[in-house]
Amino acid sequence: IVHGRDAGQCVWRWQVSLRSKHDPKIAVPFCGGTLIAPGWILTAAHCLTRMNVCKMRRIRVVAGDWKQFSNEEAASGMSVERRVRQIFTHPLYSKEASSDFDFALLELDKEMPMSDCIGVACLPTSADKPGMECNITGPTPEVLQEASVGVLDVRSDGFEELGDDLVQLVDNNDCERYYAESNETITAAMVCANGISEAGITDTCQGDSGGPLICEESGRFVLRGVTSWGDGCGLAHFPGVYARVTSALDWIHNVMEGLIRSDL
Ligand code: 4AZ
Repeated sequence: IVHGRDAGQCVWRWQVSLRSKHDPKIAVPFCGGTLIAPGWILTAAHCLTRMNVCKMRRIRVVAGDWKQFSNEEAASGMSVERRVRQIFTHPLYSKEASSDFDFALLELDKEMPMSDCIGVACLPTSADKPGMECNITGPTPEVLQEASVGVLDVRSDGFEELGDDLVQLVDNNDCERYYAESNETITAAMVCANGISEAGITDTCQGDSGGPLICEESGRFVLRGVTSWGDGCGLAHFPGVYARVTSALDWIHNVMEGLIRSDL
């Protein structure tokens, strides 16, 4: 997260981190993810490229974690670790630099226990709209970071950032035009967001991939994006790009209902 702040403990209860080692002192998260059901994580497909069954078995999914590189939360039972049973990659995922349908679902070996610090995010039941106020969270660098951003529709004229740090109007361009500059395509399965805090432009960055773009809507926290890509981080003319959750709802439901075979 660029220009975020330390998140409150046990606020973003659906945020998980993906790690390849157990020891919290050395296990740097390689990606984030979101708990959408007690036994299911939605993350980015690009987090799992070149994965095989042996590598998959080593992935540690940690929920309820706040402070990285510390044993305290695991010792107190606040954070819980699970392994991955199966991986499902979206059938339309493309590995291009600007990944389309950058979604993967992880079935956990055992459900996460719901607690004060571990919970699930809601899936959207309506379309996202430009100007929506959302939050981005990521497990870097030391304490879980958070920031507010506004959702920018690919065909909108602009948007207003309504985060709690600062309100600011952003340029009268849309995401497609921003990225036309660098020859990258913004598809219907992507949603762009950027914002500004007192510290500067808020954005996701490397290590945040797979994590949530979450929007509070009438008291419900709705997962609207999966952190996917962008040109650099925190640049005014390159908003963060997220895999748009509404574009994958049928696939998500079909996978969780056991109607689709896993790739790993
Ligand atoms: C990445 O490399 C990445 N600024 C994630 C998000 C963004 C850029 C890069 C958005 O995982």
